[in-house]
Amino acid sequence: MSIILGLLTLVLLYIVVVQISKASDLIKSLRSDDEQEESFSNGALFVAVIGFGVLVYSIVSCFIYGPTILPKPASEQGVWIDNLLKITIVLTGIVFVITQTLLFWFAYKYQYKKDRKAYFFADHNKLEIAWTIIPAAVLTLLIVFGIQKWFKIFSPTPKEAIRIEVVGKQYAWSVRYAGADKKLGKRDFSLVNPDNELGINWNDASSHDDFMADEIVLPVGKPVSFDIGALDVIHNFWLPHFRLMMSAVPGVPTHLWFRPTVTTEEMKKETNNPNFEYVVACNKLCGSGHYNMKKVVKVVSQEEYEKWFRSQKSYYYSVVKQ
Ligand SMILES: [Cu+2]
Repeated sequence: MSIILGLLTLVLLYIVVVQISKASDLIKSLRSDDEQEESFSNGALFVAVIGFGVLVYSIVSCFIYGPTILPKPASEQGVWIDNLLKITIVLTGIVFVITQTLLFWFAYKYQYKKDRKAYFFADHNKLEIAWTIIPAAVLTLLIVFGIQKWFKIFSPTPKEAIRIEVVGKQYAWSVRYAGADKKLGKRDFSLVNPDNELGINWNDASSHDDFMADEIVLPVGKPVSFDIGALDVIHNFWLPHFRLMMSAVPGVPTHLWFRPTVTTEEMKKETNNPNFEYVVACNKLCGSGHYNMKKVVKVVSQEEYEKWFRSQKSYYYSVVKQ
């Protein structure tokens, strides 16, 4: 019944729209030229006022809401990404303001006048060459800068990097640090069971000094390397303050390395927020508890990191061998 009512409403709506457009056509044909010109003039003024209003609002809101977005990037790689974004936004912003201003201004200036005829020209080669070559050159430059940074971000991991593994599952991240040997023990999916959630191969001696961590602690200025994986569905390892993210895919190991440059304490002062914490979140809608996949990331001095590192207990000796 509700389907029939819905369909009937749609049919009636269609009839109403057709009748209104027919009536407005009739009114138009009855109007004198002067009346028509006046109605077009009102329309042109309306378009210009609304258009400029939206344009001014867009520009003003950039300045009002701009400071409410993420604080300054906290990694070397984040600075590159932010700079690329800034260049792109400034360039496209300038073009946006110029083209929208012309659009609304012309709509008003060249409104219908009964004794004015539109100027016609078929083509203008120089103009067409200019508006093809200039945007193409600018876009090429943007892409070249972008690719350059892409290759730097995905360059081979420095040997001295701290090795960490993060594995996503519904709905948490498991974090495993390589121990003193700086090697993460091997994992094998066939070894996954309730007592060995990550499927770590305990026969691999390099797994014995690895430890599981509740939070991700990173030393400032040092390269940190993340081996990323997932146990169930696709997740996404997202570090908004460091401007980085990487998919966590079951069966397909992914990798990311970066160099944090601002400690949590420094960022607390920078943001004037004593409760500020860096976070890692999941950036793929992975299920009903997706929002829960948040973990604190702490960037600390080298000394603090070493102290924390020494206080951690090997998972193998403290849990598995017990
Ligand atoms: Cu997730």
